[in-house]
Amino acid sequence: MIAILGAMQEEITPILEMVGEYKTTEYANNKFYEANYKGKDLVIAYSKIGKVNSALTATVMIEKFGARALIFTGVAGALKRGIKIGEILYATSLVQHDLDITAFGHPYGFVPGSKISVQTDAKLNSIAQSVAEQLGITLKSGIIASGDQFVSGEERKSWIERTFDASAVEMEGASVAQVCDALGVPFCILRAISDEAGHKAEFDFDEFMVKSAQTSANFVLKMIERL
Ligand code: 4EH
Repeated sequence: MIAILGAMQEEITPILEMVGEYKTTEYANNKFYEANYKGKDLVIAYSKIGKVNSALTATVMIEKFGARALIFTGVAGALKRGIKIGEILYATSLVQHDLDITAFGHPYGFVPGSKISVQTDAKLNSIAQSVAEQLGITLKSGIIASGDQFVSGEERKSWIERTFDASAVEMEGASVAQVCDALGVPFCILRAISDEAGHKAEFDFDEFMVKSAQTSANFVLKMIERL
């Protein structure tokens, strides 16, 4: 069983359209869709926005539905200049930019007993690379920073980029990473850029999120064929 997780409905609608038939199960205030795509058993869901929702949904996909690998599909805000709206990137590792106990001398993003950053699965990332080659597109990669805020300002944007050397920002990846890491499930996080997280990012987001969500979903289903 392979899990495909998004945060917003728009991020998984293209997946559900492409897999055709599916069985819906309601659990933990959410819906889980089981399907078979080209011989692969899938469980598909959108978690709703934020780190807590995405951690819960990833846990259910693994513990209740038996997911043995997890792929996140969705959109993100770009932090680094070279990464443009519509482009896809995968996370090399993930951090929580809003986790702050620096008052006690700890670095940003750190809590005692867990890691600052969690690395994604090298095998899944290399499958992503080969899909990109097959499709003839450039796949970028970098650190993704997650936090429970929509970043839409130059100051916060550049602080996150600087503090974590992050390439993109979103609101779910780091919590999914922690769950998968703790439960020993290989995972990867794919995101197509919907905005640049700066002044008035919400306007670009509204304009490009559906298209970028589709780009990421298409890419992820190509990856499924290779698993
Ligand atoms: O799931 C949330 C969505 C925005 S909140 C995180 N997603 C989109 C990624 C993302 C993002 N995250 C933080 C894209 N651009 C981002 C940014 N900062 N600049 C939302 C949006 N619309 C309706 C409801 N919630």
